[in-house]
Amino acid sequence: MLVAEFLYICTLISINLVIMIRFLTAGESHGKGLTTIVEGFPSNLRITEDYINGHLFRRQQGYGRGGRMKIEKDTAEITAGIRFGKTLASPIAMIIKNSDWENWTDRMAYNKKTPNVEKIIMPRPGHADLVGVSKYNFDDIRNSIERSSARETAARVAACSVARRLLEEFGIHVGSYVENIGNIYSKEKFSGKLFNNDLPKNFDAWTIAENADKSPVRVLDEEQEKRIINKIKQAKKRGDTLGGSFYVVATGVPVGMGSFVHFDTKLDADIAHSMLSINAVKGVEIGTGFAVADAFGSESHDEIIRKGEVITRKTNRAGGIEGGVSTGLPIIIRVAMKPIATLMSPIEAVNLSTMKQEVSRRERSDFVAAPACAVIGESMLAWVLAKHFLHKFGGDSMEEIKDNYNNFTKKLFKRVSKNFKKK
Ligand code: EPS
Repeated sequence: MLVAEFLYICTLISINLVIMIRFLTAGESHGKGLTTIVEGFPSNLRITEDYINGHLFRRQQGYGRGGRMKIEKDTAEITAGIRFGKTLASPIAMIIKNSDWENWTDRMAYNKKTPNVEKIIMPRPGHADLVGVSKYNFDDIRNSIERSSARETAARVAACSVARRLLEEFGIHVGSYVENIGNIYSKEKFSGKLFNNDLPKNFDAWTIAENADKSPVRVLDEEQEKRIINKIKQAKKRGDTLGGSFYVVATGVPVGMGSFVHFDTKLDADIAHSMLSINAVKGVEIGTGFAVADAFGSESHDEIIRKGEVITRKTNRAGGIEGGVSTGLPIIIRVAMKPIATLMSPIEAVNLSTMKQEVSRRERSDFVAAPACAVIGESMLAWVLAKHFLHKFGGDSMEEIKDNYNNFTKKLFKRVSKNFKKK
């Protein structure tokens, strides 16, 4: 065998080891709909359209969203991979129809160009408009807008619901809450409880999500909610937009997911990648993140303690990950989203037809989407966790995976202490 052939086969093997599950999405924001194909999941995982649609509904909520969310009622139709409410281990396919499509049949026609469709020539600063036309040699900014729109995240939430459902079977839950919109923070920092490991016994992250879902801006503090809503009203009035920051948390994550052996097997690196893949996300912190850069080591690391048969940590500043591997403590991720790029009082850009500088154009959009973005963050975290979970405990059926999981987790600390016992 030639060296090149051998290296090629090695690459294929390593790709397969790293990417055990994957999903693809297809669809333009104002096309007929979104499609997703999810593959690599075992058989016998229980999942229903209602479950997926529950999460799609959560993604559509939030005070400050635009007119589109009044038109759409996102629902996924399963078209493959599931029978009698259980996965078949074959690719799972889903379709989410765009109700708005009927208003776009001319502008988004699939075949012949319809006459009188006006080209978009003014790029919006901060959106993918200009980079899109430059890169793909388009003559109409509409061609960039359609796929770069955050509409695509509806398909992601549907796809990642499969991952979320799998994790739930093992007591792993994912939740999120909004920390700040428009520089308005809560006086009570829930993140402090997370980092100090000051959580009730058997606390699960879905409780955070349920509490946040009760608020139209997905915060955990009523006083902060009022101030944020006022700030959003202010932004609307001046034709402006806002971003925000949010926490995504996972509980019940076992020790040992991810690995320190390669750059692309580290759990934290994978999580950062997945969060930064979400539209408008500009920053990610794991645990106390940037704050540790200012502190002493003794103030940054989590002391190791024994709790009965279990070895754990006193605090959780590391955000549940050390050396790219899960510690068994909650995973804590903080994400920063920039303000929506479409402004009702637009800022300046260059008209690509005249090459003259003028104010950019208006287009229907959201004023704020951080609450929805947090739900998308939950979905992406669930996806990455499921990927590493299946890499560690994977099998062809749920039953096989449960055996693998129990075998590792139940004997974990007994094995560790046995290995270190003086002979
Ligand atoms: C979105 C649909 C879009 C926007 C938003 C997210 O609908 P439309 O563009 O038709 O108003 O509301 O997308 C953006 C903010 C963006 O910049 O692309 C959705 O379904 O989430």
